[in-house]
Amino acid sequence: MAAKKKPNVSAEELLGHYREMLMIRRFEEKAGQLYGMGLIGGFCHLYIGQEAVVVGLEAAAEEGDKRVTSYRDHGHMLACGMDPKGVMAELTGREGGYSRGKGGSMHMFSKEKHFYGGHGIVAAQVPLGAGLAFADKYLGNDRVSFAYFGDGAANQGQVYETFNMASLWKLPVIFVIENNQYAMGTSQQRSSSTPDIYTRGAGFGIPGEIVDGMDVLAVKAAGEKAVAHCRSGEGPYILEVKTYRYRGHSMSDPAKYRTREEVQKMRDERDPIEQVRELLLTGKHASDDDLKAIDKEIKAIVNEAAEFSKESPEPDVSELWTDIYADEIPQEA
Ligand SMILES: Cc1ncc(C[n+]2csc(CCOP(=O)(O)OP(=O)(O)O)c2C)c(N)n1
Ligand SMILES: [Mg+2]
Repeated sequence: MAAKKKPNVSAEELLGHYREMLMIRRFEEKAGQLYGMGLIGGFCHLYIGQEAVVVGLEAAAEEGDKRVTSYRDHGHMLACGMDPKGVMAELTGREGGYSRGKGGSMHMFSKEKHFYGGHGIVAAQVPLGAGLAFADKYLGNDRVSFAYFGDGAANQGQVYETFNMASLWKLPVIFVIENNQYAMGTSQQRSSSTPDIYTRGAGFGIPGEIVDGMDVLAVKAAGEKAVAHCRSGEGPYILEVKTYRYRGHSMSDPAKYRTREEVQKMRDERDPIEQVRELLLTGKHASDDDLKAIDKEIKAIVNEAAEFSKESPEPDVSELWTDIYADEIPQEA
């Protein structure tokens, strides 16, 4: 394999990526624990292993850009700057959560951070992402929308209806296929007619490429290219980001469809956080102690979020009647 060209990156930037990926990992580990303790109910899909995808792409985004994703969404929320306390409290179904405890893991939103969910229906977010981009195009700004979806979702019909319209209207949307190689228990090899999913954009005139999703710098570089394409008015772009989830599809997955060795090999050889840790240590940008201190700091933030999510009260029964219809009709964006 040819040596990979790494983009130039400062120590601060590397440390930032390290910190953000570690925050997602520690948050998800804690969410897994709280689920095991019965404090989180319902669906819960962890993002562990995939951290470099969203951290790399958020590094390529600018203020005002939008994002929408599936149910595997906690990492996306944290990476766009949502408060870990509000996310964790939503997981435990408490008033302090982003949807006041009424949405749970798959249904959180933040207008302030331009995070449009959190969607439980496979691929439903893909046309919504194109809709967000349509609004920006209509308003004449240069914002870009990121529509994240999985390898399994990529086989859904609405994805291709969306590709057609997005290309026809040159919408500024980046279709991010988070190819973690499995859709629940079905491997991509068994379910996809084409090994490289991004090539399906060609039929609609949408360019795209494959990205190493375990390498945050490669993801960021590809993200910058895609963002530049969209901002300059050239229409949509597809990034097929090859990644891997370490945990089961959801908390109730017995994971009988793959071997432990396969998972362990990924963890040992390709872990996105370990790769950045190596770069930081070998480049003498940080010492072992510096990295331990960052871990401690992050664990403290996550523990604080967990405490908040336990202490925040359950929503009042009257909340059943709120957030159903829009109270105000927005006049202008
Ligand atoms: C329309 C629809 N069909 C089926 C399901 C059940 N389901 C939930 S997740 C999932 C697999 C999706 O896999 P993928 O798109 O690869 O995303 P990943 O879970 O790997 O992130 C399925 C079939 C659903 N939620 N919605
Ligand atoms: Mg998948």
